[in-house]
Amino acid sequence: MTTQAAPHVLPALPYADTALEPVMSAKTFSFHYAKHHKAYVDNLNNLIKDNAELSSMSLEALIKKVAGDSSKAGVFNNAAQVWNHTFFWHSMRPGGGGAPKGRILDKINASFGDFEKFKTAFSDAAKTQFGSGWAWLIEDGGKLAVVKTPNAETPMAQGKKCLLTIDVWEHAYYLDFQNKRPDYVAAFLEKLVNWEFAEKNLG
Ligand code: MN3
Repeated sequence: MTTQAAPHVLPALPYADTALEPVMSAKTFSFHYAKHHKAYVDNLNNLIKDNAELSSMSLEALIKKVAGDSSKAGVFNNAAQVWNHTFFWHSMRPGGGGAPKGRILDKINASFGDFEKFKTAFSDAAKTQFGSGWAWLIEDGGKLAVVKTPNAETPMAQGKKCLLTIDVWEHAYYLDFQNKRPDYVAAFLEKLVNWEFAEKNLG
């Protein structure tokens, strides 16, 4: 994903807001995409509007630049959440889910042992991220790995290659699954995950 400099825009969803029903409802998208994701974009633009250097940078370059700078925590949080959410929408597709094929499956087998072991690792990360955050499949040094990050933190800020993510903030699942995060994580893997996107991200 590449983006231009400021003002940053809310990218279009890669499918209709009804396309992932009944697993992820249009009502969830009406809040999660149209309100939460949009607010991160608007907040980011407001925070950097008087900063010529930050305004001239692509979203990815901006995130890497301010990561770890406590004086720019607000910029980082909003910029990373813009990127993370766009990446998350693409990590799902209508009719997705199930086991991958081809090159991404070969990589999973080589890195985790088999697909079931990957699923356990990814589910555990998503279920055990305490409070708000994300679980990720990344490529790091030629091997795939599962990591979890709190709040807006994102492996891309550390130069890791992100392949897939699941948002485990409560706003991602509360309308459709209430407090049952494990059911949401299982439904993501069984019915939503976009393996073609993950394979494309391998490069
Ligand atoms: Mn979210």
